[in-house]
Amino acid sequence: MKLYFAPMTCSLSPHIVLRELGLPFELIRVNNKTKATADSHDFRDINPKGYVAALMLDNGQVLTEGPAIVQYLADQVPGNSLAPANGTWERTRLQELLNFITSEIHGGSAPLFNVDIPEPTKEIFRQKLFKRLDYLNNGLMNKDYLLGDFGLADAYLFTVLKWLPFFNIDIEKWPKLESFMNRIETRPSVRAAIAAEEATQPV
Ligand SMILES: N[C@@H](CCC(=O)N[C@@H](CS)C(=O)NCC(=O)O)C(=O)O
Repeated sequence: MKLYFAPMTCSLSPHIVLRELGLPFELIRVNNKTKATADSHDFRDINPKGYVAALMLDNGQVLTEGPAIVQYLADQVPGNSLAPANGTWERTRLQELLNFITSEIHGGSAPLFNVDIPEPTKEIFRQKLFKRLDYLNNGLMNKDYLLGDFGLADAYLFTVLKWLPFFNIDIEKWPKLESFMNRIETRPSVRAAIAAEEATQPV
């Protein structure tokens, strides 16, 4: 499998999951501005949507959309601890949470990267995001991970909350989220994924 990624973006989530599961993969860097890839393609030929992450399977099929990619990966390793089995109520709960993270946190924070959006408008997005962070912080009151043990949702939430400093949002306002981030940062898979991304050459 090949994971097309760009450093510090949402592709870190499937990257962490690949390492947690011990699956073999090749990491291919994408320049998100020019859409050039480290394996000499125009990334839009691989993912016509033009954004990471994209997972190319050994049969040439390409899977996109973070929540779909991580669930596909987990399903390659039956009995793994990252995702409950397909078709169970617990799996539905995981899907509910992945959807919340992708639409409310990932999608909700994307406008804050946009330099063309004026500050007062960004503040509206920021305030909405704060309500979502309150919800997540409360949910972590009596547990270390979102659904019990470390799993797909934690890798994704960690990835998108890594962006908060870029938006001048101080995570200290949400102490449970802050300790969640510190806890996940120490995982060998997370350290290895971040180090591997940093070690790649710009395209
Ligand atoms: N809906 C997609 C969104 C992916 C996405 O937002 N990718 C960003 C990085 S986090 C990207 O590559 N943006 C570049 C672009 O849109 O040109 C998913 O959940 O995977």
